[in-house]
Amino acid sequence: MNTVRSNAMFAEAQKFIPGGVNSPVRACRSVGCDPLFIDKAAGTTVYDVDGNEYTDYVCSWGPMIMGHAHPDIVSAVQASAAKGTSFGAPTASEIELARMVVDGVPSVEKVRFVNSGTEATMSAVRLARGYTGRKTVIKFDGCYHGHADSFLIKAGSGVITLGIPGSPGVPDDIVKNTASIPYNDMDALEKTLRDEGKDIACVIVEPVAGNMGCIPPRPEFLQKLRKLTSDLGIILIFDEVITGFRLSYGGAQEYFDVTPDLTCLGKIIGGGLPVGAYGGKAEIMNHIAPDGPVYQAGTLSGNPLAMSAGIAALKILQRPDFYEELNAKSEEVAARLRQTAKEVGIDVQLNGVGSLMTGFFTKDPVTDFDSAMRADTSLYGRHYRNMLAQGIYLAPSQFEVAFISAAHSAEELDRLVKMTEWSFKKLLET
Ligand code: KE4
Repeated sequence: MNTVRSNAMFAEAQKFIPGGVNSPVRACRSVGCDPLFIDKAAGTTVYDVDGNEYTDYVCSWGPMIMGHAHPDIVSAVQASAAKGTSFGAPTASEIELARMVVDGVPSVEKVRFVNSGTEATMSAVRLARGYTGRKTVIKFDGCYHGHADSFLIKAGSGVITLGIPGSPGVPDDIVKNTASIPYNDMDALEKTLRDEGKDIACVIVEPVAGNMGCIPPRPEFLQKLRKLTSDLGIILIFDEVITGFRLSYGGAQEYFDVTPDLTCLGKIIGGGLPVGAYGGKAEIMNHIAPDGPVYQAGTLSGNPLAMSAGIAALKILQRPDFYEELNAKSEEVAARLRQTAKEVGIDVQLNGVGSLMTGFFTKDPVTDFDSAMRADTSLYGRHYRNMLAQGIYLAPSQFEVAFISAAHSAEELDRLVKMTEWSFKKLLET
């Protein structure tokens, strides 16, 4: 595969940008190769600057649930841009997208738009602390909520991938107010919340973990979390930056029928443009400035281009049977991949929920951070490189998820299974 131009651009990029990338996982360090520079994308296909093409299962880490360069989104952004790109004043498009989020997400009565998932979760935690007057935040090992200081302890995603246990620059007196407990551990959950309940402002959770690879909640885990936090007056925050408008139009909270107090969104609701959001009960959201005392602001929050892309994206997702079809074909391909691993005789645990999935190279079930950490990341790296050579673009980390989109055809999914079998057999040869 010719990657001459990508290699040259990567060398040039490193002169000006740390690691040559604007987000660490894109450097592909955990899969033993240099990043490809992408020139364009359409539908399920991304094209690198050397003209190679790949079927994409990263989908920009989630936003491209409808496929790349969807004509409705492209034309909405073009039309919006022609009217100006930012005003720093309210626009009709913010009302329209806010109404769509309120109508679509069960927990959301009011919503505030920001520019990233990190801003959404950071703001939601500040709101929970301001609303309750309490300081302690509970998160779960391996869950990642963006790079705000409060969250960078035993985080998932890039921190695990880069092996950074927390991060320099995060003062001890910040993280001392954040406790992290094992995901899916009902006993640890009950003990922590009952022991510390009076000091706990909120629990923030990925309702399906996506940043230590895909790890579904155990049956009743979310329901138990909801009951305990309600009983103890603790704000429950669902970080649905990945699962929001992914598992169903109402996200994981609709999919599992568990309603949090606050919800954080991102990725899909921007249609590929920078949008994050946090929302929930009006009683809580009314504590946000300028209505209330909890401060949060942003120059480009509610940007009209981003709003127009988000509106166009959610309209696509409102198509009847969109999720039934997407989830059915995704669950079917996950089952075929699971069967492939079994038939080839390779130790791979294929976790999947709806159109999210991860193949962990380990022999034991993966249900939490510790079991995920037992995966063989070097084997994953070899698999990643095998598949890339066959024109299949997977997440460059064992601890990320693969995303299936509405644009992936039956033929492409058949080829995914076929090439996965080929790669698994190749891995066993050496
Ligand atoms: P952003 O600030 O990256 O928009 O969102 C942070 C975030 C918050 N919550 C969850 C559940 C998330 O998954 C994320 C970001 N996801 C990672 C990939 N797993 C983004 C990719 C990257 O960091 O480059």
